[in-house]
Formats: sequence, structure tokens, C-alpha cells
Amino acid sequence: MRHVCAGVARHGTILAVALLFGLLAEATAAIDGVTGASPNPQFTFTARADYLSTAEGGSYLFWGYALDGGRAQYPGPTLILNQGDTVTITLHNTLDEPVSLVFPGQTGVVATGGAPGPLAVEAPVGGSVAYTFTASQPGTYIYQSGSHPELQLEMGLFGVIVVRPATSPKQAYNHPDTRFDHEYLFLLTGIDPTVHDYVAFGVQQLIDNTAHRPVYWLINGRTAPDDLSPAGAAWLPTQPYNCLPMMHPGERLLMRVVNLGREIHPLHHHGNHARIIARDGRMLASTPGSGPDLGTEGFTILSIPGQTVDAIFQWTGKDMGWDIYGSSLTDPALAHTCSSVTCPDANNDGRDDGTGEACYDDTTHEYCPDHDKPIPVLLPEKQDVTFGAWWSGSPYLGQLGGLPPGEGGLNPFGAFNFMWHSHTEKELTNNNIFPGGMLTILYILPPNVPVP
Ligand SMILES: [Cu+2]
Repeated sequence: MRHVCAGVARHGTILAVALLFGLLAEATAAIDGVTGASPNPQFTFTARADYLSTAEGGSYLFWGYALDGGRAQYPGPTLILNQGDTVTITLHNTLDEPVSLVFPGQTGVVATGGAPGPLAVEAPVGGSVAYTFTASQPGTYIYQSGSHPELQLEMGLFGVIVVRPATSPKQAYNHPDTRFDHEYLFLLTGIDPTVHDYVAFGVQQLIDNTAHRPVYWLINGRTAPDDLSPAGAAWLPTQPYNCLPMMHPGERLLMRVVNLGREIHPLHHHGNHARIIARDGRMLASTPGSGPDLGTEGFTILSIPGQTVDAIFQWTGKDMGWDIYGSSLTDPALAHTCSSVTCPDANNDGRDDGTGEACYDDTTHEYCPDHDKPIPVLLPEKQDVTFGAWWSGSPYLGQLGGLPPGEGGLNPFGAFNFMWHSHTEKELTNNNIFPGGMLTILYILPPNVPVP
């Protein structure tokens, strides 16, 4: 079930170059956002102009929604709601043209005040409008400006809404098959700097939408490697969100994938397949109560403009064909308690052929039939290897090995790291400078290292 893509050699280059940036991958919360006071959360947005940064040193004017009189942010505040919440958002407009908010997938949307526009009731220049809606269904949603969208979406007037199901905050939907241990947002957008420069210079009339050509690709509002930096980093004051997925073997990671650009992005998650359980905030279910039984597995999520996709990613080490902890492990926190367990699994379904019990160690989640199995290839000598910032020096989870000075600085835990990225390879650049763009790193952490 694992996929190895042809770009793996290039990935090595990315890792090595990223080290030069002096990154320190710090732990942050899973999905950052604002919750408000359920069941009647109230938010105040102000549409205003500010500047965002790109990782190669660019700086561009953008328009964003600011929360409570703060600075505009790209993307707008992620709203984390509970199913059934009745939400009120008051929007003030400081821009030179009308702005608005639309809420696809939400029910009972009512606008108070403002002025009618072609697509939505708007906050006029210098004016305000209030919107109320009910978050009746759980799932992953967008909000965006419904005014002059061909410009205002490019400029940054959009955001994400997460609605938690009534049954459990650790499920994506009201069915236990959508449960997760960790969740991460992957909001995919692009930036065509020509548009932003024309707006900055007051020559909007020069914008040619038939010549739209992004040269930046962002996850959660940042180009790589900025997306690996901490959320709320002081040097990115208008781009508060990061993207650094982490999990333990055997856990379930919910990917909330959202596309608010104009291009399709094939989000390729190395390490294993993921199961798509929902699109556009609706579970892929055949009948009520059946759960995501119409879900499909794949190694790339084709993310379409305006669409949201929810997927469950799992990684256990099964099918690696070797003991991921190594047979010489001495750390008691990673003790091999299934060393005396036999778990015949001829049909490779992860369960004992006789008893049907799962073949995984309770603590380490080791796949017991692989216990003590050696790595089935000859590992290269160190002088034949190009190192990267994420290589711990050991092929075993939770162990560190000898490394040349300066190497391995982004993996002090002995984690297994997988690059997750757009498989449109040009999107791994920042204004034509490689590496950058739409990429991040998944950390598979050993069981004795907590996921923040
Ligand atoms: Cu790849």
C-alpha cells in the first residue's frame, strides 16, 4: 500500500537545502483557529489590506479578513464551530470596493444591514454588514467574499470553517468510522504576484484574468519552508497558520484538504494511502448510519478549486518487511512486548489467521510478524550517502545514529519523515526558486515522544 514516487532523489535535495535555511520545526497545535462561545459564537471581521511574505524574500500586498480589529490575515481566521451553532459574523470594510461573505454548505444564511450586491449582501466602502447562519452539518467548509471574486479571492478574502459533529469532537462526522487521533488542515492556494502589484500600484484596470499565472503555491497561507515554522511566528504576522503534521504509528490522522485557488493540486501524501471519507462537508455514505462506506483509497488527493476533502491517513509500519524498531533496541519505553507473540498472518490482513486478533503491539504498535526481521537490503556506507536535515542517522524508529556534524537537526526524535507535497512539480518553487511552494513534512513520531 505504499507508494514511492520518482521524485525521491529530488526530495533529498530539498531536505539538504532546507537545512541551509536554518529551520527549526517546532511543535504547535493541530488546527489553529477561533471557536467563539458555542452555541452562539460571534465574530467581528474587518476587511483590510496588509502585506504577506514569501519564503524566498518576496513581500506582496493582500486583502484579508482581520479578527477583532487585528491585522489582516492570509487566510482569514479558521472558524472552529460545533454542529448546531448559530453563528454571527459582523464584517467591517476598510477597502476601496464592496466586500462580503458567502458560506457554501451552511443553512439559514441571513444578512443584516449592508447593501445588495450581484452575488451577496455586501459591506459597502466604509460600511458594515452582519451575517448569521446555522452550522447544521459537521465537516470541512470554506467561506469567501462573494464580491468581485475574480479579484478578491486572489487577494486573500477567504477562510476555512470546521464544524465538529454533535457526537464527538474526535470524529469528523457523526459516525465512529470517521474518528481521528490528530487532525491537520491543508488549505491550498496560489498567488499571481502581478495581480497584487497592479493593485498596490493602483492600476487594477491592467489586470488580465486570461493571463492569470500563479508563481507561488501555499499551504495554510505560507510557502515552504515557512509552513514548517511555528504557528503564530512573529516574523509572519499576517500568516499565522503553519502545517506540520505529526502522528504515532497506528494512529489515525484526519487530513482536511481545502482548495481556494484556481488550479487543481494533486496533494501527494508519501508513506501510505489515505481513505477519502467526505467531500464538501458530506460523508461518502450510501445510506444514513452506514458511515463512509463509499470512501475511496488513494496515494494522492486531487484537490479541486472550491472543494473540501476529508481523508483518514494511517501508518503502522506493516508491509515494511522489517522490524521498524530494530532488534537491538534498549529504550524501555519502546520495549518489544510482542517478542514472544506469534501472529500468523498469511493473508496479510494485519490479524491473526486463527484468532482474528490484531497483530500489533499495544504500546509500540509494532507489526508483530515483522519482529526481529532485519532490513532486507544492504544499507549504504555513510560516505556514499547524501544526508538531510530529517535523517536521524538510524533506520529504526526512535533511535538516533551517528551523523556528520550539522546533519539531522530537524529530527532529534528518531522520527520517520515523509514529504507531503503537490505532485505538480513546478509548485515546489517560490517564484521559480527551488525548493519551496506547496510541501510539508509528516513526522511519524516514536510512541515515547508526545504529539503536541
Ligand atoms: Cu513525491
